[in-house]
Amino acid sequence: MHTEQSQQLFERARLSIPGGVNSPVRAWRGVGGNPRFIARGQGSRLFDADGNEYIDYIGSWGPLLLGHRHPEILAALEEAMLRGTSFGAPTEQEVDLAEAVRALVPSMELVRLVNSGTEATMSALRVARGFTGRDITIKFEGCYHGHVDSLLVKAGSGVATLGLPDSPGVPKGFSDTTMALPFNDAQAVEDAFKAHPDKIAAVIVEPVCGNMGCIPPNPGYLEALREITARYGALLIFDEVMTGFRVSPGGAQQLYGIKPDLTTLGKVVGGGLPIAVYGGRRDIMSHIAPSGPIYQAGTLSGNPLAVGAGLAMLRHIQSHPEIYEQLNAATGRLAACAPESVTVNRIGSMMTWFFTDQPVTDWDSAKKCDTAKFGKFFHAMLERGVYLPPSQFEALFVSTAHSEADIERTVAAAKESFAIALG
Ligand code: HOZ
Repeated sequence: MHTEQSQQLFERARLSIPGGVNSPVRAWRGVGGNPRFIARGQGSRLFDADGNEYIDYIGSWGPLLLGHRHPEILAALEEAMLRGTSFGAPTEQEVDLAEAVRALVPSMELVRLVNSGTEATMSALRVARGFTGRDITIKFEGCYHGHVDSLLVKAGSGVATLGLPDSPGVPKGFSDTTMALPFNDAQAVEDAFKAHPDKIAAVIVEPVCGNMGCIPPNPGYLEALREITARYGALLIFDEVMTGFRVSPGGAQQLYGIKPDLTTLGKVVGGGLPIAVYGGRRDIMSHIAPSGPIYQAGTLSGNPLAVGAGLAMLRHIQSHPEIYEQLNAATGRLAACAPESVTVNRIGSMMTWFFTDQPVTDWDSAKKCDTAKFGKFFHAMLERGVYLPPSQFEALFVSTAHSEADIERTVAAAKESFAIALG
């Protein structure tokens, strides 16, 4: 496989961009080697700068539920673009998008559009603090909620992949407002509330973790979080940036039947354009300016291009609910091809092959995986034309563009690659 163009681009990039990338995991430090520079995508495929073709299981880290260049998304973008690229004023389409979000995720009675998942979680936390008058947030080890100062404590995603300590540059006063507890341990949450009954503003959780690899909640865990937070007058925030419109049309909250107080959405909601949403109970969200005193704003919030793409995505989901069966079946076939010495966690079309024969239920068990074997597996798959997330601690995503033949080819590649990685 020729990679000269990607290598040259990476060398050039490192002169102008820290580490040569605009988001750390893309640098492939978790698997070694140099990242491929992408020239274009089509359906389930990515094509790199050297002309190599891959079946893509990153899907832009989650947004591309319908694959690359879906015709409905492209048509919506074209239509929006012809009307103008940014107005900094209200539009009918952003109301349509807010209504579509509310219809699919009914716990979100009022919603605000922002530009990224980080902005959504940062804003949701501010609202939780402003509403409760409390400062402390509980998060879970290995969960990642964007690069919000106070949430970069024991974080997943790139922080986990690079094995970084909590980030320099975050004032101690900020990280002191965060308690990081083990995921899937309801007793730890109960104990924290007992110790600080009137100080905890919110519990924020990825209801299905995707940022330490895919880790589902244990039965009863989300119910316990709901019950404990309600009992102590704290808010439950579901970070559904990854799971929203991915694990079901209404996200993890629909799948598990839990109603959080606030929810953050990103990725799929933008159809591949930069947009995110936070929202929740009307009585809470009404505290946001200009309805109330909690401030949050943005010049590009509700950007017409992103809103157009997002609306096309949500309308597709609303009119084709059957896609979730297709996604589940395809991802299930990938899950089934792993040998016994590999643990597979899958919820819907999110999945991780963990290089351990032990169950992976939290960060402690995830970090015991053999990342060197994962690295070998990743490169063996790449050689066979399959592009996986370049870290043991990320989830892969299947799209509706993945055909039967794509899945078959991937299964065949995986069987060979497991044999290589496991020796
Ligand atoms: N934090 C993202 C995945 N969990 C990675 C984003 C990116 O590199 O684009």
